[in-house]
Amino acid sequence: MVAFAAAPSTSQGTPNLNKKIMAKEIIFSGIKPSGVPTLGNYVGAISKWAELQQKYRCFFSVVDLHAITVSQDPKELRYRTYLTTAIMLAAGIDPKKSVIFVQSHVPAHSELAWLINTQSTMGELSRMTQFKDAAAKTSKTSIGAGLFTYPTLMAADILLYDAHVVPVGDDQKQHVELARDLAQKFNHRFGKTFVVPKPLIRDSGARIMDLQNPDKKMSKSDDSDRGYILITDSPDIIRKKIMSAVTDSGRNIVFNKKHKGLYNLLTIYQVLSGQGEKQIEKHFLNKGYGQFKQELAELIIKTLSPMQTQINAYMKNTPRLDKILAQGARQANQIADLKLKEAYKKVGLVTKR
Ligand code: AQP
Repeated sequence: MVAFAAAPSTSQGTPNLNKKIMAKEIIFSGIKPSGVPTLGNYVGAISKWAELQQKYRCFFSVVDLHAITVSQDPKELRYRTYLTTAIMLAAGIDPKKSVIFVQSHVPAHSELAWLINTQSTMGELSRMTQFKDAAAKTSKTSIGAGLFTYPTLMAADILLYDAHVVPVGDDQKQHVELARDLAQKFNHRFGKTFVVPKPLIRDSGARIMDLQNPDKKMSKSDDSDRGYILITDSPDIIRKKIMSAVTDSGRNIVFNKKHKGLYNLLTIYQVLSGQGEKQIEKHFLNKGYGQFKQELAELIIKTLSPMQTQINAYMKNTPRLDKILAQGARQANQIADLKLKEAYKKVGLVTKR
């Protein structure tokens, strides 16, 4: 687990939070309903969120406005927004402890994103690796404008809540760093307004790789379903995907970054079992890849099965999900509106009385 000290607040905070809540440092994180969440999303982000809510004041969002930066089927998007919410709840995120909401239910996200857009440069946004990767796959003229400005929306997500800490997988680190830079730039120009956030990246499991191509990250919207494990995958499918995961022709089950496929599988084993590297290597001494993969598959099933039972129960009761999301949106709107108003005032907009 990563040890960290959150950055001190550089803003006066939000008046409507009570004292007990204000005593806690604040966390914001989100997940796109751009596909069914994968084991990578679970290991790199969601599993950590449940732990963090014991110590921090947490805001967790299903960031649907980010999802539509690439083409989505409307019916699928609606379904996955509920499913992602159900997964977060089944993973232990508790609406009594954390604010859980859908991004589009809080209009201040889009509004602050616009304001931040006006303070950002094409150069800053062009340097983002995710954009460069997307641009490399297509021509500059056909790439969506939303994909280009995605990081300013993400900055707005974080800055609205005075978040000190943003727990993310390794792939999102650069975007959090940009949010940091943009907050500092805004504060410098207009006076202290935003808390300067810090990324929180776990030591192990921050980047779970594709099972078929360990050179690329496991992603929920990947074209092939063989490279990822979905949180909703059945035991049979999990066994099949793990048994056919790419490894090299070696024999020893040891943590060696050069053996990327095996290293990735061992990392998943390590995070889910909570064991150390040496303990795992000892356990698999003189055992073959086949046995290791079987045990890993069973460990994944053991982790996901109880969650799947809960996910199914939530999905059969979407009015309950609506109620949880409505409560989260009320809490989030209350805080976000105040911060938006503060930022509007700072740049000289006449705010509504
Ligand atoms: N492979 C991964 N390993 C560890 N962490 C990961 N995350 C994503 N993939 C991995 C982390 O999960 C959180 C939610 O991610 P997201 O849905 O907001 O966006 P993403 O990073 O773009 O995730 P995907 O699965 O790759 O989605 P698509 O395919 O739609 O682009 C983040 O904290 C992320 O770092």
